[in-house]
Amino acid sequence: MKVMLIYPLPVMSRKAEPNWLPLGLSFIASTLRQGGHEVIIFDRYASAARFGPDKAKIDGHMLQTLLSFKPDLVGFNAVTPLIYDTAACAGLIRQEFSGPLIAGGHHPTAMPELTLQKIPQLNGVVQGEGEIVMPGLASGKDPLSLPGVWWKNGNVIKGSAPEQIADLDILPFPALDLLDMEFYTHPGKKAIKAQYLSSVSLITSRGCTRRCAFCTEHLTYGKKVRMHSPGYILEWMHKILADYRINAFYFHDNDFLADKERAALVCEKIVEAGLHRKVKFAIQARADHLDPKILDLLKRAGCTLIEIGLETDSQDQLNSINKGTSVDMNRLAIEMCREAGIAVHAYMMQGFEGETINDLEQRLSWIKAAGGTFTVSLSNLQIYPGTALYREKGNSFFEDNPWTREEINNYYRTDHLSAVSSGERLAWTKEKLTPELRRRNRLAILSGNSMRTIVRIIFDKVKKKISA
Ligand code: B12
Ligand code: SF4
Repeated sequence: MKVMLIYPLPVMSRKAEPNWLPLGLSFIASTLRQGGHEVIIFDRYASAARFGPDKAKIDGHMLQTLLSFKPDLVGFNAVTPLIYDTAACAGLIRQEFSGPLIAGGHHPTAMPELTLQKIPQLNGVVQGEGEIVMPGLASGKDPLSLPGVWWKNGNVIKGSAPEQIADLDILPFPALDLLDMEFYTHPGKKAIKAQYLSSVSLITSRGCTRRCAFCTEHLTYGKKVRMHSPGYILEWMHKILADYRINAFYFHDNDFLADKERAALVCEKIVEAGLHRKVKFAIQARADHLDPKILDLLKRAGCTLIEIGLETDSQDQLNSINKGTSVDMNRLAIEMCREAGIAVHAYMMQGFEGETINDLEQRLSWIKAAGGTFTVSLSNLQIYPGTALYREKGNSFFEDNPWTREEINNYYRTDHLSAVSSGERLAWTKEKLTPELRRRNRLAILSGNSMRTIVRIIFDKVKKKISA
């Protein structure tokens, strides 16, 4: 069978910049190919690098691709904040295509029946990991015989609970050749923050034992952590290095250090293979899993950046989202990384319940006091279906409202919990927060790049300003 997979487009005001890869669809594509199917991935984000943020051009190109490839099955990757894009694409594609349309990913996993009701063009949705069921669907098996598949027959929707892949090492490496790798491997500031490296991202574990109130991880990948073995990871890294000219890897596991023994083995194998002389790498980890020994190993293996979900400087706020970490732990994590000579990028949040401008000021002082190479991105605490936060504070938004771009963007731009209005926050951010984050970013660029790269970055910026 011929399968077309579609990756959604976020709201963008500029050309797309290289970022982490859509690995979920690439893994599905490689398992489908293993089953003898022909697959393409239509990446709406990467298309925005080619066409700029012109949605009409990207839609047109998607339809042309559909008409020339003539798929038998079309599958969408669907995340909650972009579900309006999935809905719009399903509407467009249905005008030209009468075969089965399905969606998978975090959003349909959280609300399978509602997704089928709200996006009437869809025939089915898949909960959990797509690699298990897609080869079955593409071979024409009865959808309802496959775990995690929900199917619509007239007004009747039926489905079953998903299963998880017990041994991740059975998966063929993701089909990166179906992506625009020239775009994704272009050196940029996003993939490995402030370090202008040409990189490829990998994910080497799935699932989480924690239950942070805002997170859907356990729904899609389960309540235990499953991991690829060090052998699989090294083989994968070698394959990527043979296929692409890059100088870095990014491991976007929720917590690369969830099993420190495995992490240590991966580092040892990287050094044994001499890869630490050719490439750098970055990881994501929890603050409570860092210690000097593992940091030393990571550093020796070439790790230059650790991204940590510090979330906030307030213990009450950490407790309110059930993070299971403490402010002291966070401080210690930053200190340990500084001593080890590894940069830190902190993911932090705003928009906590009852938050005031004073809280924002305190968070900013906390960020200012943090030493070392410490960059920060601050995002709003978002309320996703399937989470404890949605059950308590979501006000049944997705059940009660249309899934349009306006409604959904408005929902995710509104402060639902804090005492600061969106307008006040915006003004405060512009005046106080942004200058500090920019200053930190500049320092990180200066300390994390060679003089030649710095000159190139400045040259590119000037060129952009002149052409704007
Ligand atoms: C890497 C990453 C990114 C990268 C790459 C995006 C991507 N979709 O791969 C970048 C930086 C671009 C990114 C951006 C965003 N991300 Co992001 N990202 C992640 C991260 C850390 C890993 C994703 C991953 O590779 N997972 C591993 C692969 C194997 O799983 P997967 O992609 O989910 O796919 C599997 C299943 O979901 C399913 N599946 C997925 N698609 C389909 C399609 C079909 C047809 C089928 C059958 C099955 C299926 O099968 C796949 C294989 O098992 C996750 C957290 C996490 N651990 O998942 C957040 C996460 C997916 N991101 C999230 C969000 C919100 C975003 C943004 C909307 C942020 C924003 N506000 O702009 C954008 C959306 C961009 C986009 N076009 O999707 C949320 C989604 C929450 C939700 N409930 O929807 C997550 C879960 C983080 C979180 N906890 O909040 N992200
Ligand atoms: S935020 Fe991270 S630690 Fe918390 S539940 Fe999600 S994946 Fe696990």
